Formats: sequence, structure tokens, C-alpha cells
Amino acid sequence: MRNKFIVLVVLVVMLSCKEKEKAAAEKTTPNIVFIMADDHAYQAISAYGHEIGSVAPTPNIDRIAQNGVKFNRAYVTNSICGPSRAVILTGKHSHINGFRQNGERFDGSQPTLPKYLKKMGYSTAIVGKWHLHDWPQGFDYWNILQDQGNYYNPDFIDNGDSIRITGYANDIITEKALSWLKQKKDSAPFLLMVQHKAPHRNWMPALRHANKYDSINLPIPATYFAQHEGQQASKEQQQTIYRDMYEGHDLKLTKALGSTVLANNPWRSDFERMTEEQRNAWNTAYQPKNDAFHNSDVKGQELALWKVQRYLQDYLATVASVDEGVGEILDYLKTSGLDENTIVIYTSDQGFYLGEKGWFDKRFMYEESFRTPLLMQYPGVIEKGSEIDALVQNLDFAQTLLDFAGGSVYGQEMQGASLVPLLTNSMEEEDFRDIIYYHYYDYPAFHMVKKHYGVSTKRYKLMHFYDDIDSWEFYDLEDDPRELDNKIDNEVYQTIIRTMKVKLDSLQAHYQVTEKEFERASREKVEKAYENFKKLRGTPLE
Ligand code: SGN
Ligand code: CA
Repeated sequence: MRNKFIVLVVLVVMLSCKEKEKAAAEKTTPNIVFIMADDHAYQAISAYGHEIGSVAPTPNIDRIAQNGVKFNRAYVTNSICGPSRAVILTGKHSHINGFRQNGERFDGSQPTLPKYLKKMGYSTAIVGKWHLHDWPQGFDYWNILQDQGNYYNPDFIDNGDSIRITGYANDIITEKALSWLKQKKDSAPFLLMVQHKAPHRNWMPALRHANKYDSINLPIPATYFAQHEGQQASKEQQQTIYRDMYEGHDLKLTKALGSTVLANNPWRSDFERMTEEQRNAWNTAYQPKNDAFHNSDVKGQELALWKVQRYLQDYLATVASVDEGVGEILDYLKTSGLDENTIVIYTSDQGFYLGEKGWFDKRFMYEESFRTPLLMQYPGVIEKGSEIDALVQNLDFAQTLLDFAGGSVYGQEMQGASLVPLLTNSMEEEDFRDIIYYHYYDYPAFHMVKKHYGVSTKRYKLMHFYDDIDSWEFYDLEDDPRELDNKIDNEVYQTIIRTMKVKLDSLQAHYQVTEKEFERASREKVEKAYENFKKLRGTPLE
């Protein structure tokens, strides 16, 4: 009886997989709307079920998870902006696509996802943050932010012409994406990449959201005061909220009671771009809370807690307009009837720290910055409300989309894997990969996170900080999900550590990593960088 039941279940599952595959094959070539935020932590997306999400929900982004799938273990290969974007476009690791760290120039002549899709008859468009220091190639229409972009009155480069637009970046990006969609009258399938600036540093919310979370006590991670014992690179980074943030630039604090002049603000910033009206509205929103701070005389640990609250308030308020923008795009797809044949993806260029380990920013191979949110809908093909735990990476996006578009042949040179078998339930998660590779190069640079590489399975993570120091770290994520206990010298783990080192070697060989990739920065360069950042810190408050 039991056996018959099992046979029946297997048959039903097989049938439904076959149906999904068939459904995918029968669909006409899908449109693709790829929405990517900048520095959006998965902890700050309510679909991921973290504490923060319950006080600062993202109802529109969550709609994609409800309509489709949520990846619980999506990772990047190099947790930093430009490099992540280059990996997504090329489907190749940084050392192969040549863009290892911010500030480099992307070689736009190489094959990319939009170029292949264009070859297949797609219309291709990109709006928002680009950050690859070369004009986009492979797009019929591009309208990108200049460099990092600004929140207020940003400069856009519209197919080559630079134009300053009054307004708020996320709203303008959504508007441009929608107007491209609305003007598109032909029947060609399309790829539309919508790439937000938010919630990147310095987390400036839209004026309508500037007080959104002021009265909420936001949850502070248990590791906020972590001491990083046995983690030398963590001790030497410069992204600790209570120590490294600039009071003016990051926390929007004023110099003194009654003043509207910002405290330590070492760079030209968005405040100088605001119109008088915007600046007045900003002051109306911030001055009462800044004056309350000046009246309160908080110090020491209390001040550290105050800073993380202000940071989270601004960060989450900045996310709010991204969420609204996603809602507008989903609504338009629905009302225009495009939704049925459109794949919608929501992701970020990497994860981010929301006070975990005391930090903001990203870069490390620890979970918060290594992982990235990934939600995907494709009605009739991807099961509604499903979840995938397989280890996937941004390296896989290009091949996945080419596969869905019927052009998997173009992905052959790429280094990822199509996620289509996982998405159509035609592959077991265990049969996907069991280990992933990471390599971060941007040192010495902002936040002074040392170069490192590593591998991670679902349970174990091995990392090697090879620049400046020579330090290995090893974590058992099941036992220590917050990665506080470096077990590299722990007797119990020596066998698995040896196995992980072998796997690391074979993955490096597989991805064609050569000796050249482990070059270290000169000591002189590193010291100079530390000196410069020290100077920037300035005098905190009057
Ligand atoms: C800027 C930020 C840094 C950030 C880098 C990289 N400083 O330099 O905090 O780590 O960008 O970010 S800022 O206050 O000037 O914004 S990335 O998203 O482009 O990789
Ligand atoms: Ca980023």
C-alpha cells in the first residue's frame, strides 16, 4: 500500500515537473525585468523573515516572492559594486572578466548577457546605476547615473548626453523604466534592467520618508559589540558604525544645537545639490531629531546605540522608495497584461551589514555581505511561493536568463550554471553544486577590508586573508551562524578543513585562477591609505 502511494507521489511529481518544463518551452520568448538595488541587505526584505523586516516591511518586493520563488542561499562572487555588476553581465568570475575592484574600467567589448539577447532579437534597455566606467554596450537604450550617482537631483547620462534631473534618484529611475516600457510598441521581447542607487551610503531617504522610522525602536543585532577575537582582518577593518561613521555625512547630524550646518562631512555631497525647497524640507524633518540628540548628551555605549538607530532609520527609510518603485513596475506589468510572459527578478549587487559585528558596508565573505537577496517570478513556470535552498550565485544569472530565452548555447563560455532546472523542479537541489568560490580584491581602499578568497558549502566556510596578513578562518555555520568562532585551529575540524582546502584548490583550478590573482598591495600603499582615512575622520562634534 505504502509503496503504491510512493509510486503515485513520484508519478505526480514527475508529471508536474514535465508540465513545468513544457510550460516553459511552450511560452513565447519571455520578457525580462531585472531590478537590482545597491547594497540592499536580505535582512531588510520582509520576505526573508528577519526581525528588521517585521518592523520595516517591503510589501512590494515581497510580492515577487509570493508570485514566484525566494532563494535562501544566493551569494555573490566578490562583494562589491562594479565587480558584481561585471559578473552579472558576463557570467564570469572577476579574474576572467577583468573587473576585480571598484575604480577599474570594464572591458565592454567582451560578450555579455544583453549583447546575446540582442542577437536573439530582444530589445535591451538599462536605467539607473551602472558604475562600470565605460559606456554601456549591448543596450538599445541606456540612461545611467553618473558614476555612483546622487540621491538628490542626480546627473544622468542619456545615451551619451549628461542631464541633471531635479528630483529623487529612485523615483526618477522608476519613472524612466516605466516610460521606456510604455513607449515600447513593437512586439520584440525585452530585457529591462532597472538599477537603483539606493540604499547605498549615505542613505538619504526621499523627503516623504525622512521621518518614517523615527518613532520605532529598530532591532539591533546581537553581535553589535563583537570583539572579533581570532579574526585579525575583522579587527583591522574600518566599517564599524560607532567608530568609523562620519557624523555629518553618514548620520546627518548637525554641528551643534540649533545649527543646520552638518558635522563632519568630508566629501562634497548631496546636500549641496539640493534645491532650497528640498533643503528646507530636509531641515524640517531632521532638525528636531538632531536638536533632541544635542540636548541628550549621550556618550559611550549609549552613543553607539544611538548611532545604529539613526543609521537603521535612514537605511530603511531609503529602502522604502525602492519598494514603492518595485510596486509601480509590478502594477504596470499587471495592468498592461505583460506580467504573464515576463520574468521579474529582484536582487542586490551584494548584501550589507545592518549593525551585525558592529558594521555597515560589505566586502567580507561573512554571510551578511556574501549573501544577496534573490527573488524571481515567472507565472506558470516558477511555482508560486516556492523556496530554493541550493547554493546559487550572481555568476548564474546570465546563463539562467539565456536559458529561459532559448539561447543557452550562448552561455557555454560562461562559468556559472543555469538555474532553470531548479526553477522548474526538474533537478533536485542536492544535485546542484555543493560548494561556491569567492574572491575579494579591493584593498587598500574604503573600509580597509583585506583581500581574501574562500570556499563555502552549506555548512562550512574556509577563508584566507592573504594580503597584509596571512590568516585563515574556518566556520561551522550550523554551530556558529554568526561566524564569531574561528575554528581554524580546532582539533575537531582538522579533517574537514583539509578537505575544504583540497576543494578550494580544485575550484581555483576549475575557474582558471592563476598565481597572478594573489598579488599583494605594497606595504607603503597600505600605510598611506590608513593615513588618509585617519585624516578624513576629523573632529566628530563641536
Ligand atoms: C563609496 C562609499 C563607501 C562604499 C564604496 C563602494 N562611500 O566609496 O562606503 O563602500 O562607495 O560602494 S560614500 O560615502 O562616498 O558613498 S559600492 O556599492 O559602489 O561598491
Ligand atoms: Ca553596492
